[in-house]
Amino acid sequence: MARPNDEVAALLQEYADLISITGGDAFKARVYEKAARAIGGHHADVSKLDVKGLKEIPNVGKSIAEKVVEYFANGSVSAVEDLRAKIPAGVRQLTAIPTLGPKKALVIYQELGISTTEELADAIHEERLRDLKGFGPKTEENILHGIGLLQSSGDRVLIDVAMSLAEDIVAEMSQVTGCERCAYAGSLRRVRETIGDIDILVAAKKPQPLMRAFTELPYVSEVIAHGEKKTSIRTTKGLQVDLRVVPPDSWGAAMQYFTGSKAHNIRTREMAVHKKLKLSEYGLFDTETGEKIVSRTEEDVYARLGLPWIPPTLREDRGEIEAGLRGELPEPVQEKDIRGDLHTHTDLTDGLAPLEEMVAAAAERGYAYYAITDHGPDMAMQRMTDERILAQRERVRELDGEYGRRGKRGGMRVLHGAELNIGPDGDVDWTPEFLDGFDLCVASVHSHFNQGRDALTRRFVRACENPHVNIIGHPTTRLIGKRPAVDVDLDAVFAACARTGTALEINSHPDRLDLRDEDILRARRHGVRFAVDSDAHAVIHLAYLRYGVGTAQRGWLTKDDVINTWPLARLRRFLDKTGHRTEGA
Ligand code: DGT
Ligand code: CA
Ligand code: CA
Ligand code: ZN
Repeated sequence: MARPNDEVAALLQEYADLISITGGDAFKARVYEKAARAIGGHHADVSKLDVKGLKEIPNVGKSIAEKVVEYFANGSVSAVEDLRAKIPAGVRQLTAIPTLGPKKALVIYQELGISTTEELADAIHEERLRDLKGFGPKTEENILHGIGLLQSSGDRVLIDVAMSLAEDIVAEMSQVTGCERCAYAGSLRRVRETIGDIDILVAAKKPQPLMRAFTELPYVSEVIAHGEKKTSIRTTKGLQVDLRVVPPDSWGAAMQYFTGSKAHNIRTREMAVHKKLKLSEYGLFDTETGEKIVSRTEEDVYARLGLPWIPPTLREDRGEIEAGLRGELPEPVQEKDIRGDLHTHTDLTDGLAPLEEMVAAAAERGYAYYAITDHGPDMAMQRMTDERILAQRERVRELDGEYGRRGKRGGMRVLHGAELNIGPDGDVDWTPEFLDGFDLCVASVHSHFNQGRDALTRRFVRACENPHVNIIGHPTTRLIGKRPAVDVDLDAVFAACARTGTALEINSHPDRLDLRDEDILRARRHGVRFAVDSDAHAVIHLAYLRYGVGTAQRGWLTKDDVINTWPLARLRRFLDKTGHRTEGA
């Protein structure tokens, strides 16, 4: 289920867009954008708050609070509806193109009468946009690129959206009488970065009551197919969910079959055929006699094929079958192996929560260490100064003293770091002397994405060679479905990381998942180390870590590859790139 907070955040963001499109007050649009972000990141359920409670959220004033209350009371907000009515649906469809802002979308609509992505692509190829003011070949190229991104993401959704819905459905179905087991399978179980549809599996003797309960879930907008073995629905948000009910005895075979991937299943079926067996969702059968051999657990099925159980995140036919046959499957890093988060923000820069709240939430997660890494001064809009960061450091040291002594496993150490900005030529914020004062530094690219391959590669390599840069944050800067990865010679960057003792981040934010699985596989061959971080800008974002861990597994990483699974003493040695610093506590 989408969180009420996310629903409201989307609505307020739409309102901000509508204000911009209609030529409204830019300041007002920004106010709504900020409120959207604040509510999206707020920890408490906003549908349960009144105007007074809502106003306590930073960046939420009276008029916004009233709109939120109105939304939960009526299911809509009249101010938003008024603006929606003013705007042709076509313009809103155009603004779904990632690289096309509302202003340009409106010009295209008004001047050329274009209201669909297809018409727009045609117009660009016919060079009809050239006549418009403010449109040149570069704009055309950007728009075409955006259309490509939009089409390639298709109807797939980000993993956190699918995950919260799937976990809700599994919880609901598990309550239905007769449900012996329930789990999600498919791409979600494999932790792919985007999900086409959700596949839910139930083990039960009688399917009907489960199928009925499924079609009666509150967020069902359409029943696409309703049968004995499989029922498919579409949710009010447009996502398809398939439910399959299998006999309890077939659970393992069904999980194996419906987890996929298709490529992995083709391999396992071939292996079955070689052994004169037939593999289906009901079990592994003797081809000649039709006798069932195994079906109860996935382990049984794999074992009969001569394989160890293969973790779902590896089932992509990327060598896992061969490795399994050789007995060389990696033992993938687990969420419980993570000892701390090394990239997080507070409200000193663009985070939403104060330092104390972030640290308390980190301790709650049972971390042994936790790093605060707010932005440096080079990103001017973050308004960072030496005084502000040093004041934060003092507070971090106090918290380290408090938390270091208490809690489970000997308490949590609080580290003071920063997220530096890798400038166009590879420089970062502050002087080397000033950087000496941090426990660690993440460094990331936040602008100048289109410098060209050679310049970008030199820029990254230069950042790696900086003795103060420990982790390259969200290395390719992609935003899934919104912004492509930068064009950089990744192998050169990976080699530089390995040579200089710089870790690559696996940023766990569902919009990023950066590095992605295939790049991790490549980086690993260079001998690079990794940090799986949340990049949390709010308390609730700390939990995104699970998606980063899933992505790390898809890149075949083990515990040893990931620096934030290490004990603090080993981590500190890694962070001291030149070996100059004295042993920390
Ligand atoms: P998605 O939904 O596009 O994110 O990706 P998946 O992997 O969840 O694909 P989906 O939903 O079409 O099917 C789920 C799994 O079920 C898939 O990974 C393999 C299995 N499966 C489904 N249909 C077939 C089929 O016709 N043949 C085989 N061998 N496997 C199938
Ligand atoms: Ca699926
Ligand atoms: Ca499916
Ligand atoms: Zn960050």
